[in-house]
Amino acid sequence: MKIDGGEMLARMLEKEGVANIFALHGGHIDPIFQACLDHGIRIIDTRHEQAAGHMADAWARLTGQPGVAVVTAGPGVTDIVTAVANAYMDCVPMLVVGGRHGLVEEELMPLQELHGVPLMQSITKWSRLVGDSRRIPEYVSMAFRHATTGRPGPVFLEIPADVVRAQVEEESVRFPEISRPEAAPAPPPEAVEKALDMLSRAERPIIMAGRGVWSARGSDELREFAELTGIPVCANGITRGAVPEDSPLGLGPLQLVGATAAMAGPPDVVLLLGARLGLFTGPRGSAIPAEAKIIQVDIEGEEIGRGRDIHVGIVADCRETLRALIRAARERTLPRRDEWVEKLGQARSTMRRLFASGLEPEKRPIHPYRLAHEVSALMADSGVLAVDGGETFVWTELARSPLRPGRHLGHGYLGCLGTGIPFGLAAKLAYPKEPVLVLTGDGSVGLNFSEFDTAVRHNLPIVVVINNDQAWGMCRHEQMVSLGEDRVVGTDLGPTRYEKAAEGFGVYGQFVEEPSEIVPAIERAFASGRPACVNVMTDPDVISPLVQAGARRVERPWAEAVARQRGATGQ
Ligand SMILES: Cc1ncc(C[n+]2csc(CCOP(=O)(O)OP(=O)(O)O)c2C)c(N)n1
Repeated sequence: MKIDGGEMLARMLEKEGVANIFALHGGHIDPIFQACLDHGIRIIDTRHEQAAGHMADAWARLTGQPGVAVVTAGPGVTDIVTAVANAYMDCVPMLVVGGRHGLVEEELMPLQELHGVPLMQSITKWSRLVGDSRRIPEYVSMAFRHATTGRPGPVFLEIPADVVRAQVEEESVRFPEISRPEAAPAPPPEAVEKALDMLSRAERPIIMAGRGVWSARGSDELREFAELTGIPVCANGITRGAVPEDSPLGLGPLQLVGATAAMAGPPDVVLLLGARLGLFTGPRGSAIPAEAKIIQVDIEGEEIGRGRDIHVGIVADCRETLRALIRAARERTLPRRDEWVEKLGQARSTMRRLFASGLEPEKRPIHPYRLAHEVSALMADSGVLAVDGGETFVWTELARSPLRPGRHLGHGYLGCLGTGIPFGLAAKLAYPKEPVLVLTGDGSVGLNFSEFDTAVRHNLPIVVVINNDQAWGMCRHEQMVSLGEDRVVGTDLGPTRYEKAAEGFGVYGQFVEEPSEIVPAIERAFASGRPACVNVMTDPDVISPLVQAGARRVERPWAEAVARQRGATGQ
């Protein structure tokens, strides 16, 4: 019997356990769509390739299985670039299959001619052109191995139109079995002892847990180790909640380490677990005091000591390392640091109280912290919350206290706006029985707004809540703080009725101006059983603490220079 490249690809996806792909059609990739239909692989067809990419990314973040996106030649490939870069920066395993003009059409100016491999090389772990249809299964197998082993990441396979359509004898094709390592890399025992010695001697230790803990499926071990040793934990994004944040050991997001420590005293030993030194720890880990000793665990050797000296470096899987630390810790009597934990708790409550005025019951216009607070309380122990936007993200980081890991999706190192709706849709697919809420800025929601249509067509009832401050809030506020109110330019948006626009797609719409209406409107949205858009008008002039502090610090020299120049020319 003869089979084509689409059939080969679908068979391999089935073998790898892929139940759904995220895609936008084009003639170049139709054989793949046809074969998916035959094999019962669900195609979630989106309205923009970027959304397909973000959905594949979020599927992988939540389930641990690589997400698969299929896009057509040329603009299909260029449209997905942002989503691939986002996954690359956050080390998310995902396979992107890109269509391509036929090999025989090379340099003849055919429709949608573009070379995807060089385009994707700098934002993928591995990018290849498949030049022979018989080898499609082998390339798919390689792609999954590259995406999932070592430091995970996105991979790209480019399949030309004539390669995917070629008919070959089934017997001439090799379909590889799935080969994976038996176990993830474990840490050397002497390094574990050294780390534990350091933690035992510490008076004010802290664990900073990154996404590496969640992606190694090490959340339970993190909680066990924290409880066993009494060491408090700050965590990043999806790992938050591994140590429930209503317990004294669950401190909140990584970004708050600096502020918390300023109030409670500086940590003297920091265990960095699968958390890179960068955006979320401050550049060069600036949230960690210079005198603190650092133990760093990462699956990727080159991460150890990025921009900063490290005292114990361990290249290993986070879960394996935590298991080894737990075994070793059980052999010792470890000191308790109740006073340190108590001080950290007090610092955290003090920080929360800083924004309490935003929660006054009838304060109008609605304070964005109030919105973030209400949403966070609703989603504390059930469902998935995906957050998108600038200031919206900051307020939610402050307000949220997740009680479970793997249910909190925010932006990562790319700082990529527009992920909210696609991430929410993927979350609903991954956890169909759980409520999914997207909290997004009004600027960000516009980037993938037409995915409300995908939500309706695929019956994915997510609730999208818009923090409508009528601006690209973070940018507008940065201009106001660093340059002055008369220098606001290109950052205003209108009082748009997004819920009405969404209704056009068949979405359930709600409009909210009263603070007391936030929760009832969201509850009605969930009760509708349909995809929903809750448009909440918030105060455009409330500036988040991050912008208050950050804009001044980062942009002050430039802002001062601009002010001087304006003064000199009398403008
Ligand atoms: C795709 C993308 N474009 C632009 C930016 C730059 N940027 C950072 S924050 C921000 C404003 C976001 O506005 P909005 O979504 O309304 O959220 P808010 O800050 O008001 O909460 C922009 C434009 C970005 N990070 N990502």
